Order: sequence, then C-alpha cells, then structure tokens
Amino acid sequence: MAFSYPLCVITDEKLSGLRHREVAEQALQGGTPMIQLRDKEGDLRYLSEEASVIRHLCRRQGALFIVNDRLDLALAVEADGIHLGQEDLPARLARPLLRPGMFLGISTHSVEEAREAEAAGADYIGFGPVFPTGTKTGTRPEVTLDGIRMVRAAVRIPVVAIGGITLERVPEVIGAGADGVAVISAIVEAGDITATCRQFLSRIHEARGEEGR
Ligand code: TZP
Ligand code: MG
Repeated sequence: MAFSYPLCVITDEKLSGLRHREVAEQALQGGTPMIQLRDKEGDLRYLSEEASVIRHLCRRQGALFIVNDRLDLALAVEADGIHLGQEDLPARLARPLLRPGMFLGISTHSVEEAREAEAAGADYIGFGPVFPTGTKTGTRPEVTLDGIRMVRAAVRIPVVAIGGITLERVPEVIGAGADGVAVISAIVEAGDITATCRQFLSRIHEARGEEGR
C-alpha cells in the first residue's frame, strides 16, 4: 500500500523568516500530510509554544506531527512522533519511551543504518542527503538515487528521501523507490509555501501513477 505521508515539510525559522507555526499553517493549507518541527537553537519554552499550536493545527487536519530531536517535547505536547538522528538517543532506547502508536523516524545514510533502524523498531527512515544541500552543514556524502534503490530493497519500512529535493527532482526520487520526500528549503524558502506544497503533492501523485488526485 502506498505510504500515506509522502510529503513531510520540515519547519525552519531562519530560512523562512517565519515562525514555526506559520510555516506549518501555510504548509497544512497546501495539504501536506506531515509536518516536522526542527529547531537546533530555540529555547524549549518557545518551542513548546510553537509545538502546541502545530499539534492543534495538525490534529484539526488529520496530518501527522513529528518533533525532531526532542523526545521530551514530543511527549509533552503529545506529538504523533519523534524523529531522531544518528547522534541522538538511539532508537532502541527511545522506542520503549514512546506512547503506543507514536511514530519513530530515524535518519539514516546507509543500508546498514537503515537495517539497524528497522530492527530497532523505526516506523520509517529518513534517507539522505540524496543531493547536495546547503541547509544542513556537516552532512554525510550524498547517498544518490542509487542509494535510494539499494535501501528500498533492503528494508520493509517506508523510506523518506531528504536533502536537496526540489519539485523538479521529485519524479526521479520517487522513481528510485522513495515512499516520500522530506523538504526544507524548496518549500519554506518559496514565496508561496501553500502553493508550493500543492505542487509537490501533485508531482508526487503523478510520479506514483496516481494522476487525478
Ligand atoms: N538531513 C539530511 S539533509 C537535511 C537534513 C535535515 C536538510 C534538508 O534540507 P533541504 O533544504 O530540503 O535540502
Ligand atoms: Mg537530530
């Protein structure tokens, strides 16, 4: 069955010049099925306010709300899930702390990491960077489209591609086997976040052979 969350918009206040809640609201208007709150610097009090609002907006729309890095914040605001990287709390330790039904997403950069995440109980993996990206410094080398093909064949859980994904690149990324795409700059830096989300979704549906949606 096709993954129900083929687009994840990741909020970024610096790149967008907007509050997290504003990015989320505009992206949800454009129909994104999934929002991830990502902030490496904001203080937790501020982020808890943003997260609470986004939680409400997502619930109203039936979209999935994932918090990056901060398990305490995800639990406190009753987010739908948590996304952890290779330098964060290991999946094996995080999984038992989640409420039943909460999503666990893990960032991975290789087939080995993807398999390990799956074995540890991840519900989906982020896989990337697929292409060069200026958004995250210190990222690993690009995993490329071939990497997507390999990882798609190696695990059963959904593979969400990330890193340098633009509207134009959606067909090749989905064509290589990604179940979804996670996007920062190509959406939050767009003048019209709502319209850009709609374009991404229609490109994704087209690439999946679901025309007319
Ligand atoms: N993890 C791997 S690449 C990346 C993250 C968080 C940044 C993605 O941002 P963009 O702007 O969509 O390339
Ligand atoms: Mg992290």
